[in-house]
Amino acid sequence: MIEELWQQVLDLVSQLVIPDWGELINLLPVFMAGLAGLWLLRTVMRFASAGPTRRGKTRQKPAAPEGLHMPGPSFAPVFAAIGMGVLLFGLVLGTELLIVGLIIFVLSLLYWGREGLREYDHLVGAERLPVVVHPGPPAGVHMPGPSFRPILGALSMTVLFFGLVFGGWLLLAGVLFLASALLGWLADARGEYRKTVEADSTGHLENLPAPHYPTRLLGTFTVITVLAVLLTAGVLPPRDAEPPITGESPAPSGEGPGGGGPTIVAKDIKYDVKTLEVAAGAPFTIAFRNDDPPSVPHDVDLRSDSGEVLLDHPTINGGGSVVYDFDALTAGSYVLICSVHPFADMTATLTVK
Ligand SMILES: [Cu+2]
Repeated sequence: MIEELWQQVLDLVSQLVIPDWGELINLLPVFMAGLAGLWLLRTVMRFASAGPTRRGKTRQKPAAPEGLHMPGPSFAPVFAAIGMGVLLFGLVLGTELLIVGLIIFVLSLLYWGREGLREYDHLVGAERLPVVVHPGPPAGVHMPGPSFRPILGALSMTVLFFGLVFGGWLLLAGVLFLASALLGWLADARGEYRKTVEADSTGHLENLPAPHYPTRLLGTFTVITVLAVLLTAGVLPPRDAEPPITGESPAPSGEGPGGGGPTIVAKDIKYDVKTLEVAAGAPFTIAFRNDDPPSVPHDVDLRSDSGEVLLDHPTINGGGSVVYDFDALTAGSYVLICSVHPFADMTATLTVK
């Protein structure tokens, strides 16, 4: 009886001490929602207690400093938020809610736009007031001159990110592009520093002269990027007379050329065969062809059933082929595997008997 009770206590405790991580991870969104709710509650409470503190008997009305224009109160942001909320729920829960959310959102934006136009009309009406137009920033404020560097940086980052996904030459192009953009930026900063030093004696900080459109740099990198795309996609260099697959021996593990051993073809990061068989006690070869793009290397290594590396062959790039030599093996089961992509798709079982 006591033992049973103790067992139950243990079971209960074990749920806490050894939690079911899968279940806990499933609860993560609920946890996040809880956090968001707490945050919202805190915001509401702070909002309620914000504003001028009560001095004397009457609460003071909040007032902006003179010369500042504060927008009037508006429900438009609240409506838009509601519309956005319904829309997001619609994305999860289904089409009807999605359409309702979209309608609320668009209507609230139209309403907001109308409010904005009214405000504009109101300001235009005040045009006849004396207006002081300052040419440039107020005295004592220094604005940096115009620059193409941030745009170049963004463009090069784009190429770089595509390079991270598609690899190969595109990555190289992205790195080069980013490096040149950043170096240029650094040179500009150097120039600005010099101007600042000059300003110490002249008392006047001059901007660098406005830059020209970086047509040459952009042209160069457009060409490089296009070239990199073509190289990465395998369009260039043109492979001379790719041997057409004649379909004579479509058997996956059929006897291929090169030493009469079996053939493995890699395509889409996948071996075309899952099992191979060779005779025990005799050296043999495996002909290997890589049908992936040039930037995707593969190989065929030999490992024991327990994962020990027995033969580490060099990789070949896409479009290439090779005949790997194997020494005589004792009977048993071995693993053929690509060292670049050691996953199930690039693994085959070699049976030696
Ligand atoms: Cu591979």
